[in-house]
Amino acid sequence: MKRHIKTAFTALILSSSSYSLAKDNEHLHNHTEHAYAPVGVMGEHPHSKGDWMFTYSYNTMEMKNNLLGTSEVSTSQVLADFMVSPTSMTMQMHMFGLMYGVSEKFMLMGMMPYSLISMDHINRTGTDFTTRSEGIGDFRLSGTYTFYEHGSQRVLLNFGINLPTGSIDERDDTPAGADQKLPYPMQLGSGTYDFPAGFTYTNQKGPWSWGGQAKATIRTGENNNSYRLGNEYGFTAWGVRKLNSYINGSLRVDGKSWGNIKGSDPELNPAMVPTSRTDLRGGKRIDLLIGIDFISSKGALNGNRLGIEAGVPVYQNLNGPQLAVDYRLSVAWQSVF
Ligand SMILES: [Cu+2]
Repeated sequence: MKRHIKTAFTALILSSSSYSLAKDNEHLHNHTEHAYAPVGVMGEHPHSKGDWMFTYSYNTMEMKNNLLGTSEVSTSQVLADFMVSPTSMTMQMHMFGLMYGVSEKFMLMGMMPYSLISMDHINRTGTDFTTRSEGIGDFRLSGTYTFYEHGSQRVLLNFGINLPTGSIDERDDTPAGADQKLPYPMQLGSGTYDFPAGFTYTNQKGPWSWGGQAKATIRTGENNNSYRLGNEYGFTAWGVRKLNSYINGSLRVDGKSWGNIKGSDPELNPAMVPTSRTDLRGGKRIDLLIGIDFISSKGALNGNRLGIEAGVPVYQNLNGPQLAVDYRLSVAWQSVF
C-alpha cells in the first residue's frame, strides 16, 4: 500500500496536475505494477478502496473419449452396460463479474455465469443425437480479505456463497422421447446453496510474480430434485513473467478433485446413460495451462487488461465411464474504473 501512495504522490508532484490524474495513476499502478495471476484464477488480487472492476470472460471446455479411472474405454464397451454413450461435450460459459473495494483490505465480488452446454451421444441402435441446454448459472457473491501483507507478499482469504439461480430442470428431445429430463452434467446450476472458500498467496520480484491458491466448494442440503452435487477441492499454482511493459506470459498448474452425487433425481434412469449415474460423477484432474496478458497503461485503454489462457489435462482419474477433458480455453477482459 505504501508503494501505491508513493506512486500517487510522485505522479501528483511530477505532473503538477489535478488529484484526478494522481488517482488515475494509482489505478494504472494497480493494474500494471501488481502482477496479476493468469485470467483463470479468481479472487487473487485485492482492490483499493472505492475501485470498481468489471470482468467479462468467455470460457470453453471440450470433452471427448470416456475414461474409467485413468484408462480409456471405447464407446462399444460403454454400450455393453448402458443404452446410450456420450461421445463428446462442449461447455461454454460467459462470465460477468463486478468487483468493488469496500476498504483497503476487503473486496466484494459478484459473478453471474451464462452457460451453453452441448453433448453428443450414440445409442445401441447406432443413432447419433445431441442434447443442449442454455441459460444463467448460479450467482456467486464472494469476498476477499487481505489478512497478511508484508513487503511484496500477500495472503488473501476467499469466501462466498453460490445462490441456486441456475436451472436443474433442463430438458431436451432424445431418441427415448420428446422433452426428456437431461442428466446431471447438462444442468446449469447445483440447485443448492454452496459455499466457496479458500486461501491465496501471491508474491513478486522484478519481472516475476507467482502464487498459489487452495480452494473448496462445500455444498449443503438437497435440491428440489432430491440430490446434492459433490464437493470440490482444488489447488492451483502459477508463475508470471513480465515480457515488456504491456505483455505478461504465464504458466499454471491446476489440480482439482470433486465428489459423486448424494441422492438422485427420480426422473433420471441410471441404466440409460453413465451421465445419469450418481456414482459415476467424481474424479480428479490436473491441468497445465499457458497464458498471455495484454495490459494497457496509457491512453483511452488505461486500466484495461485482455488475458488468454489455454490448458490441457496432464492427469485424469475419473469415476467412469465419464467423458474426459480434451482442452480448455479462457479469454477475459477486465476494466478498472
Ligand atoms: Cu479486480
